[in-house]
Amino acid sequence: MDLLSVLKERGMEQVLGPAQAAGSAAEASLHADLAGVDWTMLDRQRAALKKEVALPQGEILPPDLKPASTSGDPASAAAAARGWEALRAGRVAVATVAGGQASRLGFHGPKGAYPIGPVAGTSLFQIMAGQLLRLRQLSGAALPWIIQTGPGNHLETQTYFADRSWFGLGRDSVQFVCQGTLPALSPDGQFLLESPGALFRNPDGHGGFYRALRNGGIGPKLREAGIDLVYYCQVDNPLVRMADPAFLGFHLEAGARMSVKVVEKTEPGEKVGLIIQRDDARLGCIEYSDLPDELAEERAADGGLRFRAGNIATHCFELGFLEEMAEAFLPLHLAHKQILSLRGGRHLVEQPGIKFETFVFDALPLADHSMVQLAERSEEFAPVKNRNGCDSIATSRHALVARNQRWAGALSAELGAATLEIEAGLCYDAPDLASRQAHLRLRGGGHFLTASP
Ligand code: UD2
Repeated sequence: MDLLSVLKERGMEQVLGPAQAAGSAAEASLHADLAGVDWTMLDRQRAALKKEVALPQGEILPPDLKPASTSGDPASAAAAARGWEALRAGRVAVATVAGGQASRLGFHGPKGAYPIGPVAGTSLFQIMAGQLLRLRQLSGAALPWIIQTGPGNHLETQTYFADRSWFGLGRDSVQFVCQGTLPALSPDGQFLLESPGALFRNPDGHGGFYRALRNGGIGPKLREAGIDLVYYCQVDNPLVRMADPAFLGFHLEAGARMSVKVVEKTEPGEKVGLIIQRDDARLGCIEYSDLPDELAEERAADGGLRFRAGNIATHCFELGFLEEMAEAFLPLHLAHKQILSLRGGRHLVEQPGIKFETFVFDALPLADHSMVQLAERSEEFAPVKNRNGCDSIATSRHALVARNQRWAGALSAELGAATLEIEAGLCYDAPDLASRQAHLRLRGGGHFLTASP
C-alpha cells in the first residue's frame, strides 16, 4: 500500500501539509521519515492512548529470594561455583544499557562518562570495564561487552571508548548497539512534527534493548561464539557486580529464562520498581510511579514492608529469550509532556504530547522460569540519578567510598577510614582484593589503591 493510503486509512494524512507547503526537500525528508515508521507499533501506540498499562490481575505475592552473593550463605557459594564454571566455559556475555545523557547530573556527555571515582575521577564506564578485565583474567573467558547507546549519545560514546583505547578490553570485544526511537503523538493520536520534514521522535526506552540487539545482529554472533547467557545492568550504578558468578549460578540452577536482582526497599515510596510474583507464579515489576499506596505500604509480620523487593535493574537472560523478546509486544508506557513541535505548520510551540517507551523488565511475566536474588545494598547498589538529594552524585560516591573502605579495611585499618578509590581492574570483589598485591598512593587529598608500584 502506498504511503498516502496508509496515512488516510488512519486519518493521519494532515502530517503531509507543512512539508507540501515547505517544498520538495522537506517532502522528501518527511517521506523518508514516514517510510521508517513501524505501522503495527504505531497502531499499538494509538490504542494505548485509550488504555494505559494495567496492574497485574489476581493475587499478588512477594517473590521468593535467593541469598545475596556477598552474604556468605553456603547456597550462594555453591551458586558462585556454578557461575564460575559457566564463565570459564565462555558461555557469558555482558550488556549495559547506557542510552541516556547525564543532563540530570548537570554533566555534558554520556552518563557512563561521569567521573564518579572520589580520588582519581574514574568514570562509571571505566569502573565497569575494570570489572570485566579482572573477570577475564580470573576466568580466561572472552566476556564480550555490549553497550546499548541512544541516538543522542551513540557517536559520543564510541568516541569516548576509542579515545581511551577501549580501556584495554580490545576494540572488537566491545560492541555498541543504538536503541531505536518511536514517534510521539498528540493526545488525539496525530503525529507531531519537529520540522516540516521530520517527525518528533523520542528514544524507545530501555525496552528497545531487545530490538537493538536484533537489529545489530548480536544474537547469532554470540551463539556462534558459544555464548548462551547474557548478564545485563544499567550504566548508573558504580557498585555493580558485573557478571556476578553467584547470580549466574542461581539463574542456571533455576533453569531460568530471565532473572532479576533486588534490594530491600528502604521505604514505601522509594523510586525503584517493585518485583512481585503473580498468581500464575510468574514474576512482574510494578514501576514506582504506578505502585498503589496500599500495596507499597502493606506490612509483613516482622513489621517490615510486605512488598520489599526493589528492582535494581540487573538481569540474567537466556540468549534465546532475549531474541524472542525482540518480537514480543511489550506494554507501552506513556509519558505526558509538553513537546516543542509545529503548530499550524509554521511555528514551533510547546504543546501537549505523549512520548512512548517500553521497559526491559516488562519481559519478566513472559518468562516461564525465572529467579530473584537479593543483593546487599551497601555492596551492590548506589545509583547516581540526580544532581542532589537521594540517589545523587554525593550519595553514590559516599556508598562507593564506604564499600572501598570495607574491602580495604581488611588489609589495613588505616584504609578503613580513608577517602579511598580502588583502581579499576585491580580486583573484582573483597576476597579478590585480599589476594592481590596493591600499592597505596596519595592523590589529590585522597588514597588510591593501585596495582602499579
Ligand atoms: C530505573 C527503573 C526502576 C529501578 C531503577 C534502579 C525504569 C523505568 N525504572 O529507574 O524500576 O529499577 O532504575 O536504578 O527503568 N536507558 C536507556 N534508554 C532509554 C532510557 C533509559 O538506555 O531510553 C538506560 C539509562 O541509560 C539507565 C537506565 O536505562 O542506565 C535507567 O534509566 P532511568 O534512569 O530512566 O530509570 P529510573 O532511574 O527511572
